[in-house]
Amino acid sequence: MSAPSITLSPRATPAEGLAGTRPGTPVVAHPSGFTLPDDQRAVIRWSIYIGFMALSVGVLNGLDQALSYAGISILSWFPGMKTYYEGLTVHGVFNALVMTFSFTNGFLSLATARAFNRPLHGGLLKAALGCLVAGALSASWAMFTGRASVLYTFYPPLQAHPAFYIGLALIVVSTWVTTLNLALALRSWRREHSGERIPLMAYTAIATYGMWTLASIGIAIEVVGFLIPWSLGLLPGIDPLLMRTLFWLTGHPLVYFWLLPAYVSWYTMIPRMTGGRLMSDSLTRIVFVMFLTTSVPVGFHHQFTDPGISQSMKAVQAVFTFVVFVPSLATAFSIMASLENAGRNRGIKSLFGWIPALPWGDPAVSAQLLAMLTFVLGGITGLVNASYSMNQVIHNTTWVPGHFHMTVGSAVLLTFVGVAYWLVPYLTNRELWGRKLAVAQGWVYAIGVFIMARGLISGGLEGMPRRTFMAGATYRNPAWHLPGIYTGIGGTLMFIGALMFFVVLLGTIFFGTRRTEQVDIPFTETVSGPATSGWELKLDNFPLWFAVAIVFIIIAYVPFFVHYLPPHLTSLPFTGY
Ligand code: HAS
Repeated sequence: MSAPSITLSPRATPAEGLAGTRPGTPVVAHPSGFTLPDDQRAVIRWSIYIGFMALSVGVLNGLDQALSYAGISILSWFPGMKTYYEGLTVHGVFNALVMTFSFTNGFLSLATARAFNRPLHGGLLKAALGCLVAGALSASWAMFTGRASVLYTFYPPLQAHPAFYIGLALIVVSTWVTTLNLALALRSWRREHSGERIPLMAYTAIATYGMWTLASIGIAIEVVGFLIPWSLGLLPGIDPLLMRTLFWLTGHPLVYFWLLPAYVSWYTMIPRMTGGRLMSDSLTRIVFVMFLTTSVPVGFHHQFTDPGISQSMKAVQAVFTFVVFVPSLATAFSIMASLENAGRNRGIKSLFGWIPALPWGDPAVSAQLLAMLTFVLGGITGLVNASYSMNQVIHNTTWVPGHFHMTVGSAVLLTFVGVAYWLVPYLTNRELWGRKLAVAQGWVYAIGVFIMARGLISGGLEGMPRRTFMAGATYRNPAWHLPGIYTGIGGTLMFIGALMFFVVLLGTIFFGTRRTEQVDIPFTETVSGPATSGWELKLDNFPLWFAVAIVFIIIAYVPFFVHYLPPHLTSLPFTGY
């Protein structure tokens, strides 16, 4: 393997397998010697902290959403929040955009630096964090002063204050700066390692950012080209359909920008943390190439019910949606095999005995195993969404938040939480505080997700609407009563789970025992690969895969734009402030 490898045995015990969360256990016998300059370590640490600070605000508003389905309003708890939609906007923007982007910028920068065994560009790291903080502050000012209650999808003609759009633009710029940093790191690594395979952990991180940077062009055109000038009064009106189309061009690949950092952990870290090995280096690269090439041309599956888009274009993108389902299916089998490998390494022979044998007592692992379990149902519900005729039944109902709380709200979030259980100790040089509480935390949150999703999914099948203040609704259907109760109970448990996480996090930062020895980032070895000759070498040819991605985007979107343009800037704004 060309990557700087850790010399742990592939049959590492659970304690050895995790980078240092068990007090007093030397978890990496022979650290690689990888270190980051203190200022870079601090920037990454703050990226992680700011992500979780955003989460703390986001989950508070989440409790309000969940309880409202049970007929309880706690809106008055939030001083200054006048409407349900202000709270829902904060919930979506803080959790889905600020938290995920900030965490991912820090986590994948660190993963890339570790895989290349070299620091990144310190100035770019700081610039990315600076853009993110400035953007989050600007958007927050607009949201908390009642000038942006347009939800995280900000569909026009709903209009927010320019500060909201400028803030979101800066948050996206922070990810582009990170892409540049990773690309520069790849270039300088290649200069010294000509002909070598890109280390897997860096490969997956770079593919993630490459995919996202390509995908974010849609939203950049929407926000910078239209929404900012429109909110400044420089355009006569806005074109809602064109804006929705540009939004979803980015909006669906956005979900993979949330998911892929979790996959980076599942593929390149979890096998080692559980005491096993990753099955196949090449399969992992194929999975990321599939995401890079097919994540973008699928946005119309969010617009199946929108008029103005031909059925044939919707059909093309429905097909691409089923294609982008495949890399996640492959992931399910591949990760399951790695976990079984870990269980078998402990001498387990029975068919399913390897499952309880996994290190469930290790919070960094158990949170991620629970994340995977929630994703099984999250993925299946995605298949329903993607099926055109079934989508007509569930669109705009609570089924959809049921789906995405089992994907981004748990598969992704619980993975970030699990990663934080080794990453924060790594970045602070302190042991994890409250280990048992941390294990319980994952379970409380996951059980909460399953109960809430049960409510949202079954309510959705009965037509319970999403994005609606149900506590004040006069038209409640009796069939929504029980689903609403499930939603309220599940959401409350998720909130308690999130609070438990913050207690562990703060406990670690302020009271964690200082570490005396260096530990390393968990880094997986593979059963098969990386190949050193043959067709698999082409997998490292990023320019080729970008070209394929662009061809697919052209097939999926150009006929629509050719037919539709120029923009119809006729809709007047609805500001609400
Ligand atoms: Fe989705 C709507 C289709 C995945 C998020 N999605 C949304 C929205 C969000 C979202 C936020 O086709 C709402 C947007 C809005 O506000 O309107 N989605 C899909 C499909 C997939 C999918 C086909 N979605 C995601 C992911 C998300 C996410 C991932 C966030 C991270 N989604 C849709 C569609 C809509 C939609 C339509 C529009 C609905 C509408 O009408 O509004 C697929 O990519 C899913 C593939 C997943 C799998 C599961 C693989 C399972 C794995 C776990 C393995 C488990 C192991 C367990 C190994 C095939 C990898 C082992 C553990 C042991 C203990 C043994």
